[in-house]
Amino acid sequence: MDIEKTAKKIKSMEVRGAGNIARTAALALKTCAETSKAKTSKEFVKGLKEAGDILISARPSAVSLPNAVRFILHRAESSNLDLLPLKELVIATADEFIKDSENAVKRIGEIGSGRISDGDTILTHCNSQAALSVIKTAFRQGKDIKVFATEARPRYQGHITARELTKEGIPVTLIVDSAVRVFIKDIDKVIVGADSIAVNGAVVNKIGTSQLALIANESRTLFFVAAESYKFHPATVLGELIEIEERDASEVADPRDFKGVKIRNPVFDVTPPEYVDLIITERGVMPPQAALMLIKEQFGWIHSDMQE
Ligand code: RUB
Repeated sequence: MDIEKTAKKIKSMEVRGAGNIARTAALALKTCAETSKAKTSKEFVKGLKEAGDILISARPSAVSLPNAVRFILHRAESSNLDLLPLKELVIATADEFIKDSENAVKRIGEIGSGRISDGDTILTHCNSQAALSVIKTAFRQGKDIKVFATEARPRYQGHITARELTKEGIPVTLIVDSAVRVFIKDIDKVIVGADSIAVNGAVVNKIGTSQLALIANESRTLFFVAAESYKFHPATVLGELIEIEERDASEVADPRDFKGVKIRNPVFDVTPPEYVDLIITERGVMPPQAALMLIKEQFGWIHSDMQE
């Protein structure tokens, strides 16, 4: 898998969704290790770092991407192995990340489904494998549930969600993003995914998520976030802000049809922790206020790297 090609696919959103981006980056680094022509360990790590930088620069808001790259690079850099065993270590570490990530999504489904009751109507936004894992697992357990899916303008990832859930046999109603307040009275729980979670428990997810959280809060509807622990953003402990990606205006409307009009297209937003009832991770369910604890446990090992 060519690094530049993979980065391009992530940038163009051919590969999308924070978990999927992370697994794809890990796979690209694995291929990079397998095909490396480096003659020394030092040269090999240098090449791997350059590849990692290219992948990380593809999309800025999903911390799963740099977390996946750093997980692999940290192992390589902190070992004193000769070239061949070092290559094997990188390949095994990439495989480990991918397997753990897939298991995490499954486990989130198992843990999160405990929070879904028979008869619930659930609202979800965009297309999150972690959030859908909760919904699908609850349904497979025999719970009678219905789902409202927002379309998620401008890229309509809600269409993917609607099709994915319908395929499972789950009754789905597709609505425009701005219809949430009309339907909130019919909703028992909101479940969304996350691209990044900051140390204060603030959640970065698809644009519109924070509006949804406000509406849920106003109507006292539970608001859950389903996220693997590598969606937590370690650098926010050091005060770093999470960059919100702004994509091309043409995704919103054809600028040629709107001469003189400025079109803006931020694709993620920040939901304050006060609006989040629970974060469902593969390690268990936690309030957003416990984010620091999870970051300390999960990322103790890269703290020194971040200080550099
Ligand atoms: C996708 C999005 C998803 C999160 C979590 O945005 O916001 O809710 O990435 O997804 P985009 P997952 O389509 O712009 O990548 O749970 O699958 O990691």
